[in-house]
Amino acid sequence: MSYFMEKSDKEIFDLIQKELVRQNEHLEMIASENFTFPSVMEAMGSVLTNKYAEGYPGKRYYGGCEFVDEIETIAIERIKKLFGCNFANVQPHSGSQANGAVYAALLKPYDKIMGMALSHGGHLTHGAKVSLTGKMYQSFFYGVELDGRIDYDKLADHVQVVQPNMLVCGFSAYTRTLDFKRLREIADSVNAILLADVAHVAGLCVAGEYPNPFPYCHVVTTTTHKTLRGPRGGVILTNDEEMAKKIDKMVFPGIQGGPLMHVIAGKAVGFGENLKPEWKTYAKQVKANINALATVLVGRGFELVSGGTDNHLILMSFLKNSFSGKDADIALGNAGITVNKNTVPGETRSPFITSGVRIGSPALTARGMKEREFKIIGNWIADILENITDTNLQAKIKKEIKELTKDFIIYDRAIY
Ligand code: DSN
Repeated sequence: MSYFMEKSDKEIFDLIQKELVRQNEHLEMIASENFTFPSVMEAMGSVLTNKYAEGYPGKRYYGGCEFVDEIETIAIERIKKLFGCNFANVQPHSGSQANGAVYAALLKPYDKIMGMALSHGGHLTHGAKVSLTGKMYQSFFYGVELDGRIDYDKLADHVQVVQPNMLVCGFSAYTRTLDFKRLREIADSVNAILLADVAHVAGLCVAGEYPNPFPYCHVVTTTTHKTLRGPRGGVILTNDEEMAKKIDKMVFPGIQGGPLMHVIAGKAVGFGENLKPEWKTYAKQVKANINALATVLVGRGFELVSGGTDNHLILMSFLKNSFSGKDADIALGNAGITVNKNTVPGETRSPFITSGVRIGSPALTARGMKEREFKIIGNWIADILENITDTNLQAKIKKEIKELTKDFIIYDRAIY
């Protein structure tokens, strides 16, 4: 196939081809990453990128929106069906934009928000001081106990002291099930709005493999590219009509201009995949695979935060090891296993060094890998970590990974 870009911009074309090879030949185990559907990539590379459509379906500030109106309406209806909720805004460009819009719509500057601390598995936009959300609002944090779990009684007491206007639940690195019912009771005890950011687990939620945050949460945000496997972007969901109106006004014209219609079409196509019966099979396999990996690592003597997982990710803890999360990240990366270093409960090292790594199964599951492959990978990870300075071993495993991945080619071309 001949590409326009190959002729017009060889430099970028070649780099994209190299990225294709990297994605095919490495083991992508960053818990927040996934491989989207070629059909989603087609939507994102379509003529829709040319269209301005400020406003919402039926109420645009531009002409020529008859087809993008239909596309956005389909995206809205599909995500509402997936979560069983009444209102959806599919325009946020990202999860951070989605969270920012919710705060700005439903809070006043300097109101109190309370979320999981970044160092305990929360997200920057849950009030971290370096984020605008930690500057625009008074932010307070809860965390996990040394066993890697939220102590809800402790959280309830803490909430009474802080009296937040909004309680934020959701995470980037928590391995256990969130108790949305209990979180709502805790939020209600101080009349706080409960926001769930389910970016990490959304694909499991809609398959029934993780609890649905509805009906307990007032507002739910998610990215669309993690376990949902859609295009890069965000959405906001609610059952509350008044909140929905405020949120729509804040997304546009509040903080965004023209929606990315090519991405919204990608969201519609991705949600269409999420609605198919095969989606449940994928979500079940994501969990089966991470559990197969966890079993091998525990069997080889490694410590996992909380002892295992209820979702798609595990956190390996090296608090008792001589090497750090950074060392592990580099050693695994040398062998072609891509993970990210991560702080762990009881952390003793700096956030740039850390004592853990976060590992997820969604991307390799999308390639068709099953328990058999995850057991092999678990033993490779253990071999590398047990011999962390052995670069010959890393090189040997890299070759074995290249062989394994030949049977699981995810894309046969870089541009769809
Ligand atoms: N960067 C995402 C993650 O890795 O969890 C969060 O935005």
